[in-house]
Amino acid sequence: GREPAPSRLAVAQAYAEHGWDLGTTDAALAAWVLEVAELTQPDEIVWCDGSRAEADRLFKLQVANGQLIKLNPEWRPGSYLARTDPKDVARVEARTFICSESEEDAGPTNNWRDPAEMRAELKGVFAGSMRGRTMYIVPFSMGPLGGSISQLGVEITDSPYVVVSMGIMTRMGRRALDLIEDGRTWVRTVHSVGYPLVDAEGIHRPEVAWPCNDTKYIVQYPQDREVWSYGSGYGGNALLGKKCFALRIASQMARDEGWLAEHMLIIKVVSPAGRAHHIAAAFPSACGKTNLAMLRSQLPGWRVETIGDDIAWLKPDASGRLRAINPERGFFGVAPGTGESTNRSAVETLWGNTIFTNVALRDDGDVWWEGLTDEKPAHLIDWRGEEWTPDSGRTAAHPNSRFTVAAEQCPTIADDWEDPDGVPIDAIVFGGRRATNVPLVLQARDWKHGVFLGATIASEQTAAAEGTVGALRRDPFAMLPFCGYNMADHWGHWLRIGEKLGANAPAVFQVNWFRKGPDGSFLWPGFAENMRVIAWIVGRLERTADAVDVPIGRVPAQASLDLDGLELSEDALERLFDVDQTAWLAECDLTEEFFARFGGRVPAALTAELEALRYRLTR
Ligand code: GTP
Ligand code: SPV
Ligand code: MN
Repeated sequence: GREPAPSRLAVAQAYAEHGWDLGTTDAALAAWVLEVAELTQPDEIVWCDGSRAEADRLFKLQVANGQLIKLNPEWRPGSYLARTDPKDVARVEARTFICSESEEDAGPTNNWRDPAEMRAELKGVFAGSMRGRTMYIVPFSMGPLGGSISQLGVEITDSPYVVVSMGIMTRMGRRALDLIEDGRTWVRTVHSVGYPLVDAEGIHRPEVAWPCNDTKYIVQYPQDREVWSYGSGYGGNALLGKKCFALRIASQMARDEGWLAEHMLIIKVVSPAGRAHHIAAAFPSACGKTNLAMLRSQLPGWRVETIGDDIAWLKPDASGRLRAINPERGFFGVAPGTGESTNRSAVETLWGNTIFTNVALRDDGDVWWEGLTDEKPAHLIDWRGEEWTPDSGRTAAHPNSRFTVAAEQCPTIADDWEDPDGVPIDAIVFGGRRATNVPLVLQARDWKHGVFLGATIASEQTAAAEGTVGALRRDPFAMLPFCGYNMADHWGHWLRIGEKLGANAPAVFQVNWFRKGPDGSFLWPGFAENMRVIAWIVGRLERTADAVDVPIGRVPAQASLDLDGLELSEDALERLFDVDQTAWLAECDLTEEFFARFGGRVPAALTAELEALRYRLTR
């Protein structure tokens, strides 16, 4: 529990004594900001209103400080390039902590720390961390303002880059603060880059292009609904509405309140018959969510519209259907591999008003990254700020370089993407990056089997987090780095939601765009051609596509997957759907080992699914 709040008068007096601006009528918010300010000791406090003028001022300030490069407005109006410190380029999972009361509640897949001990440790870490800096108070809404599935938060940060990014990624500013002042609940989040400009002795040091600290902490207190982040300015480490709140904290809130917070894209698919279906899909970081969310169909009659590309909040409604919102307002997407031929929608979205981070700078003041164009520019400044030519022997953009842009700029955004009550979800898809074993697509036999598929997803690691790229790891529900409580309890929660939904439960599928042939190349062309797989999934919902049972699920019956006009050899097709009995029995053994890590906490229904799978494989 928190200490009793000081009186309003005492708080107002303290602001006045420090010469700080008291920017809210909400007593709890004012007292909390004061507490954080007295700890971190900023020069001034700025309450963000989310206005255009405020963003313009902060962009100008960062350009003047050398923290952002303004791109040539002729090519990229209203857009900027940020280059991070080379040691601050991705989420830091080893420094991400879940501080629940008991270690069991965090589970074996999270780094647990005792909340009281961590609070004491962070007091020391944050003490004076904003000296010489401005502290920004950023009120925001995850989801449409006032929506039935939405939630409010406040991020305190000393990074203007974070403020302008939160302005794109969330509904940020005065209107969110109004809702807080109306008395709605909100989540507390605190962020410092950990680079004070004045030390304890009063000695000044110069500003740098990307302030950060070698010591990093990404700390969640799920019970207190609170986040503290230190030492990084990067994406999921610093934009605290995103992974820290909308997944780690929200997953805990969702478990307590009977809904789901998931690492999922949301799309609306319109079939040739004109019927709309909504699909939510969970793939691990850098495994194709943004690309699928913006898919441009080339299959006659089919259309995909974008609702969200990274996070979904799903809640059973009064009629017993599962409805979902995208809690974000923008995209923080992977740049490399995004080009006209792979993701035209994204390229068009990025016409202007975009913050690029760690991509390359062209001589004409525009940006470039690997995959934007087939031909490489003859000369660039790379993401580290160094001269680059095609024979430099290194990539010009960092593999985890990203764009930050408002969703409303996306040409394929759905009309109802901001529906405060969300869209009804008809199908749930799990995926990963698997060179072997996992077929292009399969349908789960039922909800329980679907939960088993989600729980046992493995994927080859990407550059989105620190670690060995390519190493195969379990990433259940694509939530390994994002579940704020015991992962096995998360599976139990999904099983309970399924029981509640009953016959209204969405159908569940698994996909894999990344299976490779013996020569090491992808067997499936992917990107726009993934429409064929989505069409089969919708065909299953509309009962127009046939499936056949294989031991691991239901795969498309002969000719039910539309391959018309696709150059795909018989051999490749066979390999895409091959179910190797020996390999799958070995997967079962690995799943058993994985489940064993959770002690007795794995739901019995899932161990039963594992045994049923073994039986079907050996029968
Ligand atoms: P996060 O933002 O980290 O959560 O990533 P994401 O899941 O949104 O992944 P994204 O769509 O940005 O894709 C990541 C990388 O995978 C990019 O380099 C894409 O070009 C590549 N990719 C996406 N879809 C496909 C596909 O169907 N086939 C292949 N081969 N690559 C793909
Ligand atoms: C991911 O890693 O899943 C991302 C990028 O979407 S970040 O916001 O850094 O988490
Ligand atoms: Mn993501």
